[in-house]
Amino acid sequence: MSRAYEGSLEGRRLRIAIVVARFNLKISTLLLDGALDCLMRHGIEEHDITVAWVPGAFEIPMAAKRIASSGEVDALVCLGAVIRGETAHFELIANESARGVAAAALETGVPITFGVLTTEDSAQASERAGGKHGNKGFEAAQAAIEMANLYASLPKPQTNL
Ligand code: INI
Repeated sequence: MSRAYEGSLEGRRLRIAIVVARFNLKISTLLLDGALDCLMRHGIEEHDITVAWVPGAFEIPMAAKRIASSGEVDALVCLGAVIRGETAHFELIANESARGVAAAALETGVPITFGVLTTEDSAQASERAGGKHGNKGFEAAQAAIEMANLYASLPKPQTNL
């Protein structure tokens, strides 16, 4: 008989941190609203939610790694918007943000989800922050709940690894 693991969407007693970039504030705020809505709907208490603001998407991995290393959260959600039309170094910021978030998750052993939009223009970003393409903040928060529960059920890592 094979063994299967799948994280549930039960949020009660989970401690979740959100790292959100202030750059493109209107979009970030909509993503944050979506993420908070998701956490509350899944039963997470307000006092179990931490929100940390950073200047831009480039700084997200730094704060995420710091918080993940504290041992005080079960998962993190990263939110922001990198918009190509408004930045010459779009690729750089977008790539470093994604790479850094993945590295922080792998190095700390704490799941971290990526709700940072990377779009051609602000219209596309709005469509993904509560518009016709949904709210990617909500989706990233839901993925964080699932991953936190999955990690709780998976076999524990050996300490000498
Ligand atoms: N930060 C973003 O989050 N989104 C952007 O679109 C963006 N643009 O356009 O440059 C951006 N830049 C700031 C960057 O993330 C850093 O905060 C800044 O370079 C200071 O380190």
